[in-house]
Amino acid sequence: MNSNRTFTMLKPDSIEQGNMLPILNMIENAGFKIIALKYKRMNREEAESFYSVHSDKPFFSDLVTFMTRGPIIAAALEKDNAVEEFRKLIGSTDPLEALEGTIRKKFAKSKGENAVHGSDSNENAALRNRFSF
Ligand code: 3AN
Repeated sequence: MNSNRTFTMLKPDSIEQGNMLPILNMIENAGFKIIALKYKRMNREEAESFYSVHSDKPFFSDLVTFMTRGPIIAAALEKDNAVEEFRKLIGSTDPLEALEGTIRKKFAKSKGENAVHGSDSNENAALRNRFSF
């Protein structure tokens, strides 16, 4: 089923480097409507739970440390076929593989610090509760 909603986070590197408004602009210019938005800092428990599918990966500890080192922006977005369209807009996990015109091509520094998160499936409903939108 194609959902018309997806979820994003602008990661701490984006906020630290002053990229939050340029990234939100790219999102709006790509036709997404921002229907909820929250600026917050996650604690370790929240980050560990959010990334629990990666808990056995070698990068898990670094990922949690990174995601909790400063505030993030969490947002719910609306557009037809939102999940897939937003994955296209953000580009590959590794910025070296991200296509021209994608958010990660422009703003991501590495596989770990890659500027932005985009839902890849049906995590949306649960996330609504998690971030109290
Ligand atoms: P994506 O964010 O593109 O969906 P996932 O779900 O595979 O990628 O990974 C979640 C997050 O874990 C990534 N955004 C990135 O910050 C981190 N990550 C994934 N793979 C690596 C890796 N090989 N080395 C370091 N960090 C990684």
